[in-house]
Amino acid sequence: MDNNIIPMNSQAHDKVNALRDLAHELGFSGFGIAPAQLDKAGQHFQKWLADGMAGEMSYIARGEDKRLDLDKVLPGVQSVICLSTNYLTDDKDMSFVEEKNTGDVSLYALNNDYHDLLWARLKTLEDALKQAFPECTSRHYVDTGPILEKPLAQNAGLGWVGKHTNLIEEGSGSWFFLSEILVDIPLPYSTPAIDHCGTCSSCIDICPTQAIVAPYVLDSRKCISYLTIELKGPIPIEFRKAIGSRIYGCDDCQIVCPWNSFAQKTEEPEFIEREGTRNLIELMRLDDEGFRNRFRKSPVKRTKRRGLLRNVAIALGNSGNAEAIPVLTDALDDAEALIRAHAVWALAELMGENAGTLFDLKLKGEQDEMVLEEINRAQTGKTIK
Ligand code: B12
Repeated sequence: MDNNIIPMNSQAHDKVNALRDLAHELGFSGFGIAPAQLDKAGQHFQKWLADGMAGEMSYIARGEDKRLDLDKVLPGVQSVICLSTNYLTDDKDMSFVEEKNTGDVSLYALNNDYHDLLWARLKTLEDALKQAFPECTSRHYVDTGPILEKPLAQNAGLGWVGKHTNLIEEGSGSWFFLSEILVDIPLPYSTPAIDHCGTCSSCIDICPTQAIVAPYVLDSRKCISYLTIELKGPIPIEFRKAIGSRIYGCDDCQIVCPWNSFAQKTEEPEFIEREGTRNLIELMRLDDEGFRNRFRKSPVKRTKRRGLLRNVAIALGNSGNAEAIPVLTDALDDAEALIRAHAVWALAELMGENAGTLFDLKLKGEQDEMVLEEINRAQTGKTIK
């Protein structure tokens, strides 16, 4: 995944080559350098934000200034060292859709959280950078910084922003994470990558919720990744069926991308799926301690127990499996209103009209507005408000 570095003076070039070798030794799959500018991507980002497509991810709007101007992140920044890290540990195709009793979890979240691993590796690379260029100031980021990582990585030659809005590399697909080091000195820049999506629309066509509203434009509010990970409250009714068995993120747009047929697997043990159940009925039984044990150090802990069980309830409602009725009935007593509300929906899906008697029995004293609304909708097909 390396690209041609545009020559500067030969000493700087040698130092950068040594850094690239070290990056590979550390486990990074791609290395490139971009100037610290965004060009058109900044305008696209502003429009996307103004159109409300960030949904409830308020941290994106809060960091708008910094995202548009890297100088506000690191004063005097001139170069961005962009890195990619392969996380593909297993082949994935669309057959998971048929496995209705198993929760689908995005490939990137099957084991340990990548932030911790990449943060440590970046720190090592940054230390080497400072030894090679003692005069420089730098900062490193993985994902959570106020940085538009994808357009910078495209300018660093690591791949192009595809129609599904993920970065794709010609020889290795899109199953990789991005991270970067901002530096306040000029470094030899890489050749930017060129878009090779062509006339293909596989990602747009497969998206279960039509979240790719135009080529290169993703409306987060419709994206299953956003709905199952970032959204904290109830999942809007219109998306619940389409979510199917996806309980944490969604990989569909990447699974069908033809460029991913070139993807190579990594043997990084931190990413290989850990032992532990993905059986929906068993997941629905997790209490706080069970959740903590199952998802310690995993990206999945981001949703907390209530968010995951909200998603699991939806998947059970979609499973058609009557064996899930007892565990969902128990969930009507859960302390979390979010879980009770989604259990109501799931029971109504599995039991139809018969669920009404169950709700009368179990939720007689229910006070929570969200749960009451679900019961009302289940019984009348309408919302209260
Ligand atoms: C917010 C966020 C999300 C949101 C929004 C996604 C999105 N498309 O931005 C949600 C929760 C939906 C999400 C989902 C996922 N994410 Co995410 N996410 C981020 C985060 C934190 C910020 C991204 C951002 O700034 N978006 C803002 C919008 C404006 O960017 P954009 O949609 O890419 O828009 C660009 C282009 O589409 C283009 N554009 C926009 N409009 C137009 C119009 C025209 C005409 C044209 C030509 C171009 C164009 O320009 C825009 C600016 O570059 C980044 C980390 C980071 N700091 O960058 C990770 C990141 C993008 N996510 C990542 C991953 C892995 C995912 C998932 C695959 C996880 C999963 N399996 O569920 C999904 C993929 C869904 C998808 N199809 O994008 C990786 C992607 C790696 C890669 N190979 O690209 C990143 C880089 C994290 C990381 N450090 O590795 N994510």
